[in-house]
Amino acid sequence: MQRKIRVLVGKPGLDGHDRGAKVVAAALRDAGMEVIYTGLHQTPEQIVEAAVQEDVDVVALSVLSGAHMTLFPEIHELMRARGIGDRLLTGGGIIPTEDMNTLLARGVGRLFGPGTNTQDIVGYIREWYAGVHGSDALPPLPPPAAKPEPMAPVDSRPRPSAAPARADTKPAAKRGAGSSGKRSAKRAARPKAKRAAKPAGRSKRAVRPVAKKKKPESPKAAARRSSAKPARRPTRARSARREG
Ligand code: B12
Repeated sequence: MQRKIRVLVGKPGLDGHDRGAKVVAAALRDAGMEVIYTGLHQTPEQIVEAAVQEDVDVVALSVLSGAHMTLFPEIHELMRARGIGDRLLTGGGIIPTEDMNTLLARGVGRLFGPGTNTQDIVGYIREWYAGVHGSDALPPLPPPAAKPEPMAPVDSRPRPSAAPARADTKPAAKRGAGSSGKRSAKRAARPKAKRAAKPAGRSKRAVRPVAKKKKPESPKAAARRSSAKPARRPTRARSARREG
């Protein structure tokens, strides 16, 4: 009997790298598998419990934390203890080839490192499933997603045509005073060379008037200012009183 292959994608431990797990989970789903993703930070017990509850065919772990030599054997042992030791335990992440081979020799399935084509993972799981349940039990691969239309080369793409003239639009030269029509018409009549010669800076009106610079004080004026008497000078009457 054909049915969907059921896969539990697990993220054990404190590893927060979930991109690879999500990419792989999506690829397996697109290949017609039933995928359950545990989410981050699961204990080995939680992962195996979920595998039992969901009755999965495959437990697939994503480990990028470097703890693969602890996590894979521990989960494998728990799977055996819970009576699902006949299911495939596979996975991937940052795992040196040497460690992959050591785990393979201990009964763990094939492991996949960075840069793996997800179709290789799909192929491996389907191959394992066919090996255990027979090729007749293998569900057919879903048809590939419709190919997107190829991009047309830039030159062959249709260009937007010039905007059609509005019914009330008069030629620039005929527009009434106050509109920019007059100026535009004058500008159009001006020879190109003259236009180019005009400096491209700001218009006169836009220029802010610069504050007039103060003339520096001459040394004579400075001396006069420093020796100046207080503003109140004695009147003739006052000075006569003082003398008397
Ligand atoms: C992106 C990234 C991050 C992101 C993670 C974002 C996220 N949400 O995933 C952020 C910035 C958060 C991050 C943080 C850290 N990171 Co980081 N990170 C990376 C980086 C650059 C790319 C990982 C990635 O997403 N690759 C793209 C995916 C699609 O590829 P992938 O995960 O490898 O998956 C493929 C295979 O591995 C395999 N696979 C993976 N999972 C599974 C599961 C199954 C079931 C199967 C079958 C296959 C499979 O198939 C996938 C498809 O090809 C790697 C370096 C690298 N080049 O790999 C470092 C790297 C993984 N990070 C590393 C480290 C050390 C850290 C930090 C500890 C840094 C720090 N001191 O803070 C933290 C830890 C954070 C945490 N809480 O765990 C180290 C790990 C070293 C190690 N284990 O020996 C790496 C290798 C960088 C390095 N060279 O040192 N990181």
